Amino acid sequence: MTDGILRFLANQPKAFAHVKGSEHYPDVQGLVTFYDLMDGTIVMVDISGLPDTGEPCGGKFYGFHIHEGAACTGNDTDPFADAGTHYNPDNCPHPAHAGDMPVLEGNRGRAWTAFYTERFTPEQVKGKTVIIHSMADDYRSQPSGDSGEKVACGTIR
Ligand SMILES: [Cu+2]
Repeated sequence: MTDGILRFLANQPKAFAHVKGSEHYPDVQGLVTFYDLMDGTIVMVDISGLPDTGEPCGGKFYGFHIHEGAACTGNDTDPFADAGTHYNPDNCPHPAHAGDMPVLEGNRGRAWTAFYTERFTPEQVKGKTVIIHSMADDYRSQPSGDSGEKVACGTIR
């Protein structure tokens, strides 16, 4: 099973996003790739430079969503304001938005993960944005899981 998935992931992804940190988080960068599988998507994430206090009990989880906006631009208070709100075509409450994804776990600033979801296909999220937040998503608070400021953003192409 794992062997098959790894071979599958060696194929070209159907969509991808180069993620870059805001002015406050210039070290954050990485790649999110989207592979279509059955009726959904394998999302693979490789991000480095995430904020990490280095303290043994410090927060090391980062909210991770697809937002409906197309651009990683914004203003002084929110550098990625134009990414808009969570991708939510079915008008569901959080965390049932199609764009709600598992939190990223940092390892001295690096997060690598891959998961399967049927909330969207790669085609459906092209032209939208991937956002990484400064805190864990609590999967309860409305409208966005109280996951803090937007640390990094990438447009899905
Ligand atoms: Cu978000």
